[in-house]
Amino acid sequence: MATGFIGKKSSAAGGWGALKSCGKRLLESGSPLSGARTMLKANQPDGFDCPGCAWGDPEHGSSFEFCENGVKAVAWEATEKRATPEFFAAHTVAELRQLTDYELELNGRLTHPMRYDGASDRYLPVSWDDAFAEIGAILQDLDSPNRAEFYTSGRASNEAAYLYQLFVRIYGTNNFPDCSNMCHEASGVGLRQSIGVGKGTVLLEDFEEADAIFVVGQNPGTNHPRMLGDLRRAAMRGARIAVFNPVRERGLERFSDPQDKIEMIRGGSQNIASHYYQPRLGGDMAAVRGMSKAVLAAEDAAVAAGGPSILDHVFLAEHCADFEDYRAAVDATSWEEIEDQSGLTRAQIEEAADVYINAERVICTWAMGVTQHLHSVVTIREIANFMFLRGNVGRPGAGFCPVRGHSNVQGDRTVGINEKPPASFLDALERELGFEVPREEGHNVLSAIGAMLDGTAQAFIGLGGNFARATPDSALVSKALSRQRLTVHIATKPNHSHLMPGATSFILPCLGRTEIDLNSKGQSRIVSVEDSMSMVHGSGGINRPASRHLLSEVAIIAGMAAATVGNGVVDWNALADDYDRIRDLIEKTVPGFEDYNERLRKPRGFHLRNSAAHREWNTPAGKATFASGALPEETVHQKARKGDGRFALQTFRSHDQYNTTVYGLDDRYRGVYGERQVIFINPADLREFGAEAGERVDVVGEYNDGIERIAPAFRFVPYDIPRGSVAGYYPELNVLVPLGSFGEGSDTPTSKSIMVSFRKLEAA
Ligand SMILES: Nc1nc2c(c(=O)[nH]1)N[C@H]1C(S)=C(S)[C@@H](COP(=O)(O)OP(=O)(O)OC[C@H]3O[C@@H](n4cnc5c(=O)[nH]c(N)nc54)[C@H](O)[C@@H]3O)O[C@H]1N2
Ligand SMILES: Nc1nc2c(c(=O)[nH]1)N[C@H]1C(S)=C(S)[C@@H](COP(=O)(O)OP(=O)(O)OC[C@H]3O[C@@H](n4cnc5c(=O)[nH]c(N)nc54)[C@H](O)[C@@H]3O)O[C@H]1N2
Ligand SMILES: [Mo]
Repeated sequence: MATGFIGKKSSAAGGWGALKSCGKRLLESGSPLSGARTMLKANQPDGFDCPGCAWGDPEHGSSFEFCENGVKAVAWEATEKRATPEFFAAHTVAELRQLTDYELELNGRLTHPMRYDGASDRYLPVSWDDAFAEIGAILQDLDSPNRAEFYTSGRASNEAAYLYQLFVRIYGTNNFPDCSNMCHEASGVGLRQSIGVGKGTVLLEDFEEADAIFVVGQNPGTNHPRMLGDLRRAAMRGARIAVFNPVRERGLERFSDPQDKIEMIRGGSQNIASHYYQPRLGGDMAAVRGMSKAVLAAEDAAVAAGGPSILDHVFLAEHCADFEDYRAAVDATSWEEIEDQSGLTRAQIEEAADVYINAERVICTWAMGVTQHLHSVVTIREIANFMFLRGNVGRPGAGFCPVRGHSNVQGDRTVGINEKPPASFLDALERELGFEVPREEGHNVLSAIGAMLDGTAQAFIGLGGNFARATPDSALVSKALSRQRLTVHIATKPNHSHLMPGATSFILPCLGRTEIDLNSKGQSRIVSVEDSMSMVHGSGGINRPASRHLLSEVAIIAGMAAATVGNGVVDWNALADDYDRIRDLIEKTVPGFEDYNERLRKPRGFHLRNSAAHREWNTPAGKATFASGALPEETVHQKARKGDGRFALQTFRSHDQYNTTVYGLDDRYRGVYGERQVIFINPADLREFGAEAGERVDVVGEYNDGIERIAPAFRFVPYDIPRGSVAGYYPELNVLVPLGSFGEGSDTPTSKSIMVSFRKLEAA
């Protein structure tokens, strides 16, 4: 085997490499012209919301925000390739299962509703009416609605998600496992406890005013490239950008903006991070507590010297609860503990604290590097503690910014995809729609898998996503799906979840966001989405649908609903025909959506009010509430170091993928080409283990539940990452993530704290 897969790294992220890669993807998608035309409409006031990520759109919406990975997401959907009934006739499901995620999705867009035929082990075409009738009959036949699981992936529009939850609640359950259970759940839980609202408090404009931006556990160069534009502008006007990431991510170091003609021609680039800290996996709470300790020490010194105060005493006194407890907890945490757990030195942490102290306005952003650990909720609360010290919330240029994943994952929650819905929402549904709403807490992703495995659940409906590949312990989840009486997947492209059919199984193909959705009068319908800054705006497709047999997600949900619960509460067809009617229902039942239809049609849409941004605290204490727990007893890294040859593994995304959708086999910014079975490891660890760069090993899960977990034949890539911490790609490594390991208070699989060891391959 060639070992030349570790390619030469170019100097900055973005730049010509990004442009080249876009052209390549547009060509590969088989639709360079329509793809390019489609891109011009992404994130435009009269176009569609980019299905790529949930970063906000600029106020000056007319300038086309270029983003390499947005191009890939759009081109992937706008492909000319088709997974037709002929394609399914030519392969048994067992054969298709042999394909990688990449090979499977390369077959293109689904064109017909398909039903699984067990006798031939093939999917055969079925009519929409027959599909709906059979789904309705099986759902009605279950002895309790709580025996069905209704999954949502975060691409569904507000309209689709609202209709879905309405259908499911009329049916009678709150079983809403949701991709956000695997994503930003901890941010919602932690922020609600600290500030009384589970969302970020900043607007895009705040990035223009911040003096310092802390970017923790996030790789925007790949996953939120448009954010780099905002970070770059901030860096250029002198804002400090402090990054906390175990891995040196190139997009956070230097970025060359493909939209800046002069920079492109001169080959220049802008430094992004002014300070780059590489904590150990799971060491962020310690790092943040260390910064708080330094801030409190600086305050004491300032007071002793009779100088001006460093803390925002007015904010602490008027707005905060439990500050003294927190101060005591910080005092009780030793520097030794902090250094050991974070892997950073006291000097580094004090330097980072100086960045904070010297900034009038601070924003903190974070993503999966913070949320997918055992101790994510307390880490997010620690971030809140730290930000409270100088009143960095609820004023311009300051606040919290958990950067969401899927383009509408935040909106889906807002409109009711929630297994633990607030009573006020259920009351509103009952009041406005007059049906008896289920009150019992439903299943999240983990409890749904448990119920599917033990037979409690007998039906799985997936509104988008790739449940089997996105979840932990891939083998067990395949088993869980195939044990169902009914599995239904509403999807745009074939994926592995479709290949684990229950006794009766359907794949229902839907329109993508880039495609025109016409109603019975031939008018183009728009849907709406909410970004990470709580801006709600419209999205209307412009491309011809991939097949004339496709229905919109809304129409598919309405079809299933009518066949399952009938038209007694609402007229499903009428709602599916005119989305304004769905929005009227949202307006009546979800706060913040007054004049929804009218405001949605404004160029930038509208902002959903955030109470904490106005310094109103919907917490039990009625205040911004400090949390004063001790540091975790042990992080995954500390635990791994105790055993011989054990490592803490995180699973992250390459530059050429969208979650379980693999666009290509390159990870340009990390210098890896043509290969995804890799493990990034510190060169000293590699030497100590006695292996060469490029050598293959089996990655062995070290979780004490008696289950053997092995990811075979992964190649070592020496990388700038702390000793003891290693990294590799999701979803290939999900076979190693144990179902039994999840975040405290969030139930999020700990896909960034997996204990592993390596086993040399037997000589051939
Ligand atoms: N192109 C593209 N865009 C996407 C996606 C995609 O797959 N492709 N996915 C979308 C979705 S659903 C989401 S949720 C987001 C994900 O966006 P990210 O959160 O940026 O995604 P990851 O690739 O998981 O990267 C996590 C980052 O956290 C770092 N990290 C890991 N562990 C730790 C830790 O313990 N501490 C710290 N400080 N850092 C750590 C990793 O090194 C990595 O840089 O992106 C969204 N946008
Ligand atoms: N080990 C590990 N596991 C993880 C993560 C990790 O970092 N590490 N990240 C987690 C995170 S943050 C997330 S959000 C989840 C993601 O979990 P999911 O949201 O379930 O997975 P995706 O890969 O985004 O789903 C891709 C599929 O969605 C379908 N699709 C695409 N567009 C549309 C559309 O417009 N409508 C419909 N109906 N279907 C569509 C396509 O068929 C495609 O195959 O994975 C989680 N799992
Ligand atoms: Mo996500």
